[in-house]
Amino acid sequence: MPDFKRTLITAALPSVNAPLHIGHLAGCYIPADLFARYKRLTGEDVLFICGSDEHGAAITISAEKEGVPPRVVVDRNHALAKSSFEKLGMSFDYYARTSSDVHRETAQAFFLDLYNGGFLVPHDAPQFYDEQAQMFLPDRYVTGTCPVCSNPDARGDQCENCGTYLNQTELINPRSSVTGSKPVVRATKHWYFALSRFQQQLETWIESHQSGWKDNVLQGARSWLKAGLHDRAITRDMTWGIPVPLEGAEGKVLYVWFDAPIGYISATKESLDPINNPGIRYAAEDTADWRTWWQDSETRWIAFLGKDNIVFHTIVFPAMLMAHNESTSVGRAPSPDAPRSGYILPENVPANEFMNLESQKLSKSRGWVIELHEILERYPSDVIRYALATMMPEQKDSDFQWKEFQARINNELADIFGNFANRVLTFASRNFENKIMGNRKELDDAGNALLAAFGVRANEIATLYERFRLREATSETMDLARMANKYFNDAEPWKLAKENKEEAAKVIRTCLEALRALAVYFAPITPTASASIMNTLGHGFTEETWANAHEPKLHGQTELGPIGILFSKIEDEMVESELVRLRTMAVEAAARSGAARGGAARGGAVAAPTAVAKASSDGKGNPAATGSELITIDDFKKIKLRTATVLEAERVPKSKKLIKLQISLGADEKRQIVAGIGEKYAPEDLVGKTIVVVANLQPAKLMGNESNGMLLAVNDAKGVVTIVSPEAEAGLEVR
Ligand code: B3M
Ligand code: ZN
Repeated sequence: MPDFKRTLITAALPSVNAPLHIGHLAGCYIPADLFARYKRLTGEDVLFICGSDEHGAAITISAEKEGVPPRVVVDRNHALAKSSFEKLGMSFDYYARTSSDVHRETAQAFFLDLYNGGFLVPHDAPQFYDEQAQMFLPDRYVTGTCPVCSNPDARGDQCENCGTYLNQTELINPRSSVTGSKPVVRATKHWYFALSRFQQQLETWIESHQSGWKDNVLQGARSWLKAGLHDRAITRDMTWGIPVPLEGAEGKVLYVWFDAPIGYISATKESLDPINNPGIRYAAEDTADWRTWWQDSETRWIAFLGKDNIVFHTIVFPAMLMAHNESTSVGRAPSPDAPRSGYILPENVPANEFMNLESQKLSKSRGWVIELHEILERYPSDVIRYALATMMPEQKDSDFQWKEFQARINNELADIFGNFANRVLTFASRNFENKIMGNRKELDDAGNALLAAFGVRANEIATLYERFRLREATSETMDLARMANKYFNDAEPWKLAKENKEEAAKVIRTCLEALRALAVYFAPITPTASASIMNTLGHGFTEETWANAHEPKLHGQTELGPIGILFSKIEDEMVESELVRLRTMAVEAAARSGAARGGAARGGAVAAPTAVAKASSDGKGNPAATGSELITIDDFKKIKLRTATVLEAERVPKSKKLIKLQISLGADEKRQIVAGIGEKYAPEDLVGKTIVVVANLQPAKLMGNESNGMLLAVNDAKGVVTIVSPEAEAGLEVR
């Protein structure tokens, strides 16, 4: 293993065609930040880079859907991503964007170096052309039947169903997503990267890393190598993107997956420019030069990303870097960025798998998603970080459950870590004039044993970080807090204080030193709480490293600052309202896509947010039919809508939203339903009203109350609910 002096950490540049969601966090960004913060605590020089990926068809398709220029979409979503990451506590040294001039210049220079090196070869290639729109169709503008699994909605670049990467002309029954017409095949000139020439070098490089890389990453890379590498078109017929810097290439731009990874390099340049990034600091003078990070073998590069980006980071971009090294190290007129010792390749690519949501695949189009900027409005960043760190899909896909989110926060963060801080500081405040007492060199034996054990366990946790087993690192860190609580309980300082104040002082001094150490160990996970603890202790991080955190450092007689509640617990009602919100969004998304297709859900009338998910096609809580499926009239007829009269109404205890209704469906048929309309309606307003219910819905339980049906209501843009209340008697069929 070469002796590294510094660590470059990159996190995949999020495509800003839409807001970030928790899947991105658990797949890529939380692990990257845990590792970066840990690595800084080891004293190593770290540069942590990310930025918005602003090119590609995903952006232009979003812009066309909104009827705005791509620039509007990227400006809005870049700002949202940047601010959301900041609120989440992502500790990037710089967050760039690929529409910057520095990136354009860097990407075009890189392209020309490869072109001059003979690694970019022009070919006329067959491509779908939409005669109505008079444009060549980029891959994401074509859908059709997958030749491998017959998925009718495969995209031109990849089939989401079976994962096969496709050449668009392989699609069966292709359709243009611009006009819906059947495209014709025409020849168009593109520049192909000679990827196939790197088959051998990549095989050697990948196999040289098999010991340290995760199996899922090795499998992804090996599957491509086994299939045999083919040269790839790295230009596109589009206007949004980085223009191809060659004569005769008007109207063509660099393929987004060619320019985006070069974004790591341009972002590094921008991050080290003190004018561009005034806050930048670097340990050694030479690290002010971007080449120290990218072209020096003493730099270790760790690339964090999600599963679907593995191939681009283990095959395509490394080959591009190899080609650049060859192009500029054999005497050709090198570009100003000519490498000194050649571009380095990733030392590790610890990609995570996918995270599902309440046992369903995350889907923006189906409204089955939790967006980062929204969850940040409801929960502190530390709480989101910790919960996701315990649920990350490190070895296999994982599942985000709101109930587990609540359990992790209440039973671990609050009851173990938060509780230890609170009881120790409260005890010090009540029994030792709120001061740090005693001499750190005179702790009791058990106290010294506790801190020594911290040192041993911290070493083990360091190994887990270095192996990117960050879920385990997180749970092992929480174990340290359990050990501290046990020490406090066993020492019984509340008894000791009555018998031997001096011994009690030693115990509390140990606890305060343990609290300080926990603030260091938890800093990668809950940076806000850790900083707050250090502030209360009148201490900071300057003397602290991962390796010495267990050593006592506090100064006696320091006045302790206020601590407050480090982590507030999450109530059942909050979890319930999250589930209701999710199901409501899913029904609204289905209604929107149904309305967009002129489908049954006209006028945006959606079920009131109660057991709305039960209205779905399979009644098992899966969201309603996805936007891509039309329903038949027979499907719709399965839903029995009936008028009913409200006989009684009362609020569900501990819930602002839920109201329990006793209703009559006529002919003496009575039943109970629960409706989430309590923020708009008082129970007494509802008695006697005629409502419309879905009468053949599977029963649901909401906060322990049986709900036998679902009330229909309209959700306006502000989320205000208005019940559907026709002038009619109870028991009539609604069709
Ligand atoms: N933008 C991730 C994606 O949106 C892609 C990562 C680029 S990292 C160079 O699929
Ligand atoms: Zn397929």
